[in-house]
Amino acid sequence: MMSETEMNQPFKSGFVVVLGRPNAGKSTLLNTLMGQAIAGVSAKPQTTRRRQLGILTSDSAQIILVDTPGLHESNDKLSLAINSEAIVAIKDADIILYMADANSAPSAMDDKLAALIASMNPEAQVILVMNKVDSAPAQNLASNKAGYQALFAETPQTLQISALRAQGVHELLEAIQAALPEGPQYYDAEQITEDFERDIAAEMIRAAAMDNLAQELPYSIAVLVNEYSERDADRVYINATIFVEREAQKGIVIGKGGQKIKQIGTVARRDIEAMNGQSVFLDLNVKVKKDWKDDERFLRQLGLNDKK
Ligand SMILES: Nc1nc2c(ncn2[C@@H]2O[C@H](COP(=O)(O)OP(=O)(O)OP(=O)(O)O)[C@@H](O)[C@H]2O)c(=O)[nH]1
Ligand SMILES: [Mg+2]
Repeated sequence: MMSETEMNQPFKSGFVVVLGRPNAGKSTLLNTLMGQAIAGVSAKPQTTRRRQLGILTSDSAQIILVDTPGLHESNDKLSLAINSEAIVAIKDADIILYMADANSAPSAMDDKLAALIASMNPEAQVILVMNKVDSAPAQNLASNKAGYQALFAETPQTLQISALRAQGVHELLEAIQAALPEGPQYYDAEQITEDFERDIAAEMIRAAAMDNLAQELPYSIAVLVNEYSERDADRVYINATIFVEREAQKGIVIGKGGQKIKQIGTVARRDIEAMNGQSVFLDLNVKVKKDWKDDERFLRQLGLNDKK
């Protein structure tokens, strides 16, 4: 009889869900592991609103990374839809990468997320990922790490990384690989995500707007791409609308003499060009849509609230 090692290793695959508080660096990790930016990232919390896949395929395994939004605490329909994106992902997870900012101790939201994992998917293997070690003093890191480990009934395997600087990510990939169950190749080897480029472009425009707008305004905006057309092989024309909740916000997004929207457009255009490898002409406009956060039809247009 052949021993296990003499046989071909079975193919492994699984859903690896990146979970954690807003701003922990989940989307940054997705982009770093993928080796290219496919998720919107901003310095402000609550950037991600939808689940997004990043698919890594090798000869021996397929890792399906699932970026999730951090939980939102408001009670509008937008927040409920965003939270259900995270909750559905927990249910589907084979492995949960629980991501923590090493600079901060766990909060009530971490208790909530840990309780959700325990109740909805106790079988999932949790790997605790202490992120931002590049900016966390060693002492804080040690005590915060103990705090996060204590969220779970069994102390999870724990890794320290910097998603931004790509430190420790090789070890993280090895840990994921080791924890993956046997399984089929769900997606074509060439496929890196399920989202269309126009959806990724919308997320990048919103992230650019969030980074360039102050205070509360980032949470009042939504972005829809009206047109995404390849003019020729290496040129794309994009027309997109930034929606705000109130008339006064429109002026702020446009800025004096159109300065602000121009700034947002420049950042977004560069991000989209890096994503699709094409030169982009980006046409941005701003519209008011009152109470859009509670407008189910509009949320569906944004790809949310589709009763998954
Ligand atoms: N210093 C440092 N900053 C990081 C690191 N990883 C992410 N960041 C920064 O943290 C901020 C938030 O990153 P995101 O990736 O958008 O965080 P997120 O967890 O996806 O946030 P939500 O989508 O709001 O839930 C950005 O400004 C990142 O540049 C890291 O390893 N070190
Ligand atoms: Mg995110």
